[in-house]
Amino acid sequence: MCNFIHCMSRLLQPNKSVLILLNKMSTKKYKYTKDNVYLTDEQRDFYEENGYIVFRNLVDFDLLDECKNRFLEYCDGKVNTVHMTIMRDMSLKHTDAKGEFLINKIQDFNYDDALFKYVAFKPMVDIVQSIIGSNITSAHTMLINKPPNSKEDTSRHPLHQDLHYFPFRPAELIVASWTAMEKVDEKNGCLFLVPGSHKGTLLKHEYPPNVTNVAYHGVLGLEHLPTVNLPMEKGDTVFFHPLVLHGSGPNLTKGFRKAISAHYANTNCYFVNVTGTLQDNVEKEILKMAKSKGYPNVTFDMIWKVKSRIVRGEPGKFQNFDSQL
Ligand SMILES: O=C(O)CCC(=O)C(=O)O
Repeated sequence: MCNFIHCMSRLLQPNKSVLILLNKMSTKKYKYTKDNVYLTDEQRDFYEENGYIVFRNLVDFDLLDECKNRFLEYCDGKVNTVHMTIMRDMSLKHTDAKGEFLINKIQDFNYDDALFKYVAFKPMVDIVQSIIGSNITSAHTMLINKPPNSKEDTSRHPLHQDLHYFPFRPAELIVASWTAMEKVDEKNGCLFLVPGSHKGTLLKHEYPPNVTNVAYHGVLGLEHLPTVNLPMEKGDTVFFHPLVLHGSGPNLTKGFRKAISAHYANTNCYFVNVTGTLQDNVEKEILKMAKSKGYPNVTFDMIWKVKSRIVRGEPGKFQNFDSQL
């Protein structure tokens, strides 16, 4: 009898590796990433803790060069830009700067076949899937150019959280990719961010003094927070949570600084009414822009739905055009 009990208790006792696994399963609670094959535990832990993660040499140079050439075609007026948002550096607007020397951002290129190749680039979407899940829509796209000769205050991008611009939730089912199209460092305006700030809440954004670029809102009074600069080589890519406080420095060189970026959301993100909230100012500004382009009756959620494009998986609440907020 005694022997029988001893044998049974030995049999029921998990071995060491099972114990480690059980321990891991019970103590590790992931909030900001998904169980997935594309991120190691170390990479997940880093993202969970800091709200961002950098992958070196992720995006092919040929693809980035194709995107750059397409951008130059937009700058040179060779492509119809009616469905795109083209932004100009405000400090250069009244100079003789033209094209690539003036345009500091193009947005909303989900339906441009050349630029969409970046958004759909498989190694990048695999990482996105590990963060927000397998049903993925591209909600926002930007190619950001910092031309030379811009005023310092205009060339920098103030500290902000991307969620400020988005009327959809939850935040942990949204992630940005941002890829350097050439070497970026402190001299030409690399990204900087506040690690761990994704654990906070959405803050009030407004135009900082001396900022004139359209919709370059920032959070004021946080200059004391410790930031990390992210110098990168061409092809390096950072993924970051939409509550991460970030910005970029001015381009102080005689060259350009280009980066390309997409915001991905799980297709089951849902829309929220931001009227009367901290996001009221950005909603008003975007609706005013839409009105000036001839869309006086469009709603904020409708703008986001129309410009989005599914990248992987099934459609969800994001694609529900019947909802009235
Ligand atoms: O590329 C940059 O300089 C920063 C862009 C950025 O953070 C944004 O447009 O939201």
